[in-house]
Amino acid sequence: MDTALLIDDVRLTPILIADPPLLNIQGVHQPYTPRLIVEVTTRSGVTGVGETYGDGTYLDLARPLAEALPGHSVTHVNGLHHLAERVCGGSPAPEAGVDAGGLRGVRTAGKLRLSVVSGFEVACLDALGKTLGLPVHALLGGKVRDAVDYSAYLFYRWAEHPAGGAKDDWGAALDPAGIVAQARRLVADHGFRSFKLKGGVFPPDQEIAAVRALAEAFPGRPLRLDPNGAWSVGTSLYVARRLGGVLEYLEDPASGTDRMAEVAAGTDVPLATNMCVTTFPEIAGAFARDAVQVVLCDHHYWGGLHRTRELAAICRTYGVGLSMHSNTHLGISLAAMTHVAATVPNLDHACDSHYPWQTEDVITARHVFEGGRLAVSDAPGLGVELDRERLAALHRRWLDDDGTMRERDDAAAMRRADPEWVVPAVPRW
Ligand code: GKR
Ligand code: MG
Repeated sequence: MDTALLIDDVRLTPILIADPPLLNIQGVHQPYTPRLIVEVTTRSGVTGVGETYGDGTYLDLARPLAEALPGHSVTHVNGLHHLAERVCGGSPAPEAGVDAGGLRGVRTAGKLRLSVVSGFEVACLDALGKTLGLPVHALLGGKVRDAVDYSAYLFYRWAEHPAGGAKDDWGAALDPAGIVAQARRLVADHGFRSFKLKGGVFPPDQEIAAVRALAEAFPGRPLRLDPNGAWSVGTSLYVARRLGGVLEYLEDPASGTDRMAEVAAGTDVPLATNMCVTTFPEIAGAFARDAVQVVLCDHHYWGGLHRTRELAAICRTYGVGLSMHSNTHLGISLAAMTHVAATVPNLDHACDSHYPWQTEDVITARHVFEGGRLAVSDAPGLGVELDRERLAALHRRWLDDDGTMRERDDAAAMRRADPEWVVPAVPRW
């Protein structure tokens, strides 16, 4: 064994990053959202970086893993899962059903642990790539494309957070005209060629009108609508009928595999999910019932880049489409998303990314979309460099926080504007 590749030190840095007031079924994004930056340093002094969710529940799982990791090799990323099962606790049991209120599907300890492992896996692959002088995509078998397509992620939003936070010049977007204006600016800034609207915020007819306005403004461009399971089967079928000729896919119109299967049986519009198929045990039942035609992979909650490729192989085998999910993230995760996306032959749709909404980052050179695409880096590792000053500043914000922002809670953020707000039970409409 090459002892130079053994891990000598692991550093965890929780941070708070600015986030605009983007609306969803749960409420509104907080002014600041937690992320966790993972650094692993090898005996030869090479440091790799990873990024994952930073809420307290994730930190509680990350800390014992960080303690147990020194002495393990950065080559042995499959072993991370066993190590995490041993030291982090939490049941790896099959996770059936859907936490209807959540936006990331079921959140059992076993699933949170996968997101934590993903941050460590990416850091190990970054360190290994830097040591060998190879890009991460080469460690995954090699890229099959030189650039990865991303879609413009459109959100209903307020002009600013009601109770403080960073300001921006996007203004409010609360109707079809606002959504089209937002889309135009994202296209002008980044060149995106497809669009996803986060729905579940307004009654379905208003969201149908917004998608129709987008179709008129950008004829022929792929459009998606994602209400995060807000609708009943009947409402989902109504929306599918109204938008049949316009949608590339409808994402999680209804919550849970049962309802999705019922919707799928009644429409030709492909259904996508990042809520009812989020773990391997959920795949068989959903595919057998043809409940979803597109799965949104997310290397965080599928447990890393290797497992994302395993998911892709299963989708390919069963003729189910593959797209990529995003949650508020920074440039380290975007680099990881791009590397794995570059290696998957059957990535049939442009990937989601919240990145254009994140004005802060912890890397020295921000990623730049050109024509809505990101070039796949051939530099060693992920091809990003940590900006230690920025990291320290964002960690300082986390340390100084009185506790209100350290757990992402869109409902609590909404209650700061509307004390009566409760997360709507689904189906909401
Ligand atoms: O950022 O508000 C949001 C999204 O709703 C996010 O939390 C979801 O996980 O983007 C996600 C989705 O596609 O459902
Ligand atoms: Mg979704």
